Amino acid sequence: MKDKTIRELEDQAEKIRESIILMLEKAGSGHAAGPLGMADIMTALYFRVLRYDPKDPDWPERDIFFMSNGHCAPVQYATMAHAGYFPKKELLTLREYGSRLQGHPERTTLPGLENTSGPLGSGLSQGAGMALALKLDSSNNRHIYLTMSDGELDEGNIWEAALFASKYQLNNLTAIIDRNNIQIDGPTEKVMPLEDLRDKWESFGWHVQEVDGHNIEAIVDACAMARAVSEKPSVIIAHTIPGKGVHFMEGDFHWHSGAPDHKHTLEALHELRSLKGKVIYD
Ligand SMILES: Cc1ncc(C[n+]2csc(CCOP(=O)(O)OP(=O)(O)O)c2C)c(N)n1
Ligand SMILES: [Mg+2]
Repeated sequence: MKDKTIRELEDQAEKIRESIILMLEKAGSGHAAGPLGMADIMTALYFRVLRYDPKDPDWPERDIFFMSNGHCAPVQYATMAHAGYFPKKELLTLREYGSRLQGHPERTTLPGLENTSGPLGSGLSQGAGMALALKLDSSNNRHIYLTMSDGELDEGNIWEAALFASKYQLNNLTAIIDRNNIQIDGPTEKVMPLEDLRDKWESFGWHVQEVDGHNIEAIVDACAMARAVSEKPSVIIAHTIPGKGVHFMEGDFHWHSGAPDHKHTLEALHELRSLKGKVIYD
């Protein structure tokens, strides 16, 4: 899997976007903009950065991935299915009663899911706690990666966790912020201004990088750089376009949540260079 070229990874991300659209249409509800915008980040993580074995999800040497912004679960499920954790056709059970793919991730239901999330603001505390535990266990080769959304940074406990991770010099922790500039009610800078975000994280003692969140190579490189940092936790501010790849969703906070109807789905799939509305799962 790690042998894929960047071009192949870009194709992989498009396939993940197609899956997200199909899942949401079938479910009839869910979140579109965040997941589509994060497809390149998730592709970089699962197809280049993370060390794991989908056939042995509890492999003791694996890296850990936490999604703190749990409403973006469709992109995590789609990426995991494409990475071989479970059959792609199961993606179409998103949000069904009894499905392993709930609207927000539930750790105990699906092998390979490392955290339960949905209540925003929890994931950095989960990640920092796990990173400290790994250090106490002298598990020095394992790394925690996690994603957070920008609207989520309005939560106070993110900043408590940021202090904690800095105090304990958790250099085995890398947080990636989906900086898409939208949240549920509008543009982040209107709802609750976050800038200067780089300065904020630096002042909390973190190593900070900024990347184009649609440049898979840049994301991979930034993760490698983060892994090499000593004595500080790392944050990567990934600038993304919400709804990326589907023109009528791009940049529109109204697509924070909501599922495409059939007409939207066909239009989106066509744009994502799919099989013109007919996708067959293997
Ligand atoms: C503690 C908590 N408060 C409120 C919510 C409801 N909520 C879900 S997503 C969201 C918007 C957060 O902004 P962001 O994650 O940046 O949205 P996106 O960019 O993914 O559209 C809100 C308020 C929640 N899940 N948890
Ligand atoms: Mg956002």
